[in-house]
Amino acid sequence: MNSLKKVAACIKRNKSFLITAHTNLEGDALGSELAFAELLRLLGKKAVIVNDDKIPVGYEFLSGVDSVHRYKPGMKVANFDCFVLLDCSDLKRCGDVYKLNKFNKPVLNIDHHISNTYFADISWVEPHVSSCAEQVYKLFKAMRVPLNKKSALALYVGILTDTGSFRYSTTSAFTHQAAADLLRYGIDVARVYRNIYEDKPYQDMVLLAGILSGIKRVSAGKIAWVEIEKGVTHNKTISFDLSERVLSFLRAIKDVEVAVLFKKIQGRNNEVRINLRSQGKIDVNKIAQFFGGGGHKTASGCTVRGTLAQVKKKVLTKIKGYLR
Ligand SMILES: [Mn+2]
Repeated sequence: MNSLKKVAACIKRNKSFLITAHTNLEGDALGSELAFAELLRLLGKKAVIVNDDKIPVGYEFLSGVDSVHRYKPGMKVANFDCFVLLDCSDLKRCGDVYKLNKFNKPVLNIDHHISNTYFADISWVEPHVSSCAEQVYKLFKAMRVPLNKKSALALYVGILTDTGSFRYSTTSAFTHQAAADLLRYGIDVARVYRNIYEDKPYQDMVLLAGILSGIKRVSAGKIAWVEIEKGVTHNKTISFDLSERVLSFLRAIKDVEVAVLFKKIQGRNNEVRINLRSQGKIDVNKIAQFFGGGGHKTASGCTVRGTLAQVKKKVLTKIKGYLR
């Protein structure tokens, strides 16, 4: 039996599901959760979504976000048969939500990260696929569950955001076919784009401009990097949105092979969050894995201990080694 069939069989034999996704919740994680929960409801199953993070700014328009719970230590959840992790390459990527699986119920994992550790009882991992949402779309088709507006919109948002609006190399003919199919359910693409990528507070845009003014380049312009000091990003959700924007700007600079963002994490001294983006030649998943993180070949992240100056030196030296 292939992995997709195993996932379908697992859904059929269980009645109630606890669903989660990775921390730094974004479009693919949230969209996949909402669509997966809808698939379960359409099959007459029970589904509860719990995340370590709150709903990111700009995604409030998705239907079903009001019923998404945020994890609190000691919180009680209704009993469930199966614990589902979406868009997570390992168990701890869901933050502390895994602690809710006290009774060690079977773990189901649907993911598209090349760094996946196959930690789950049932793993369906497709590293070449654009998004977890594209996998959930395939699941709808494989299980012959008809899509509706709610699930189509959630899947469209997952695919749109994880492909960087259909421009990353994981965007396939199938990705476009799936998107075309999803648009048949009455999705207002202009409104979706405006909700997610525009409509941003003026102050956030000024903050972004300030960060971008600090761009540095090394290795004959093949590496572009920028740092975000602790305190600049007072709001975690906004900071994540800013991270994506900053990285996408860095990637767009001529000659850049690798874009790096160094970010001090609020409340965590001596730790720096690193986000890496590659134009394709350099496998940044390998670089992130060297520092205990992971992700995709062209997009990955890790957290490194040390001061900003120490971490910058270590990480940039490592990247330079790959450029040779
Ligand atoms: Mn994803």
